[in-house]
Amino acid sequence: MISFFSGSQILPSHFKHTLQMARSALDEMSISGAFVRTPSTFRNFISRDPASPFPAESGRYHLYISYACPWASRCLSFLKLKGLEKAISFTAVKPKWQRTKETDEHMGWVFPTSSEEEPGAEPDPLNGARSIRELYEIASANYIGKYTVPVLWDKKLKTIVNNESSEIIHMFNSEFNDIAENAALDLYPPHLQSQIDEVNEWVYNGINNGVYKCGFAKKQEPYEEAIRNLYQALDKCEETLSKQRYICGNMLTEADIRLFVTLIRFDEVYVVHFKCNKKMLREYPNLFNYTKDIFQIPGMSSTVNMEHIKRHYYGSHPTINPLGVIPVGPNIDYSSPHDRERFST
Ligand SMILES: N[C@@H](CCC(=O)N[C@@H](CS)C(=O)NCC(=O)O)C(=O)O
Repeated sequence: MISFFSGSQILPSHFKHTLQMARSALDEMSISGAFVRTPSTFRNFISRDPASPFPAESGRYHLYISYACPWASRCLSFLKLKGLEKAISFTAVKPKWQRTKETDEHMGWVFPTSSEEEPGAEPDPLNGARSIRELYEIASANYIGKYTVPVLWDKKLKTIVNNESSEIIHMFNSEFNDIAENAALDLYPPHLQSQIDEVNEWVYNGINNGVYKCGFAKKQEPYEEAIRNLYQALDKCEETLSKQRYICGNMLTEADIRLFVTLIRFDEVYVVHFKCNKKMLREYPNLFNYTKDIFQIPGMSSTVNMEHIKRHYYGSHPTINPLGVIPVGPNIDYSSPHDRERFST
C-alpha cells in the first residue's frame, strides 16, 4: 500500500501547542519558546521483494539532498558506504534558502539553473523543478507541511517514496543488497539492533535534534535545558569513546553515522550559530579524533561540503543571524591524523 499522511493527521499532542502548521523550521515553535520538530510525511518503504509497490531496482530511485542538511547527509553517507552510486542517483540543491515561488513568501531549498551557478549543486535532472517544494507538489496536490530534504524519489511512479532519513538509511542498508557494491557491509546488524536503537534515541534527543533545540529556542529556559541535555549526551559519548573505537563497540554502525553528521558541523556552525559554546568539539579528545576517524572512512569525506554547510546555516535563518555574515573560522582539517587505531576492531 502506498501511504501518504497529511501533516495534520499525524501531529503528536505536544504539537497542539504550536501556533500554526509549520511551513519551515523557522515556524516550529511551541508557546513555551521551545523548538518542536514536525514528523515526516511520506513513509513508504522500498523492499527487496520484487512484488512490492516500491521494489529495490537499479536506476529507479533518486535522492534529493542538501549537503548542508545533517539528515540528508546521513542518507548520502549510506548511499556511498553501501556502494549504491550506480544504482541510486542523487542531486544536491543550493545551500541558501530562497523564495520558492513568486506568489508567496515561503523560503526553502531551490535548484540552481545551471551546474556552474553553485559548485556542488545541480539543476533537477528529473522534473526540471525549481524547488524542493515543487517536488512535494508533484507528489501530492494537497500537501501541507514543510518541504524538507532528504527526498527519496521514484522515477517510475513520479512520486516521493519517503522523506524520513532514519527510514531511508534502513532501506539503503538492507534492501539493495542484490545491487549494492558493498552488500556485505551491515550497519544495522541484528545482534546490535537494540543497542543501536537505544543509542540513537539519546543521541537524537540530546545531540542531533538537541543542537536545533539550542539554536531555535526563543526563550532562555528551553535554551538552557537543551544545552544541559546536549552536553550531558556529549560527555557520555566522550566517556564511551575513551574505551572503544565506535559508539556501539568496536564495529562501525548506523549509530556512528548518525552521530557523525552532527559532530562534523559542531565547531564550524553549531558553536556559534546555535549557541552551543559551553565546550567545543575539539576540546573533547576522543570525540574529536572519532570525528576524524569517521570522516576518513572511504566515501565519507565526499558527503561533507563545508562551504554548503556554512552558507546554509549562517545564511538561511534570519531570526538567528539577520545579516547573514559567515564567521571565517575555524576551518578544521578532519583529514589530519587521529589516534583511534589504538582500539582493536
Ligand atoms: N525528519 C526529517 C527531517 C529533515 C529536515 O528537517 N530537513 C531540513 C534541513 S536540515 C529541511 O529540509 N528543512 C526545510 C524547512 O524547514 O523548510 C528527516 O530526518 O529526514
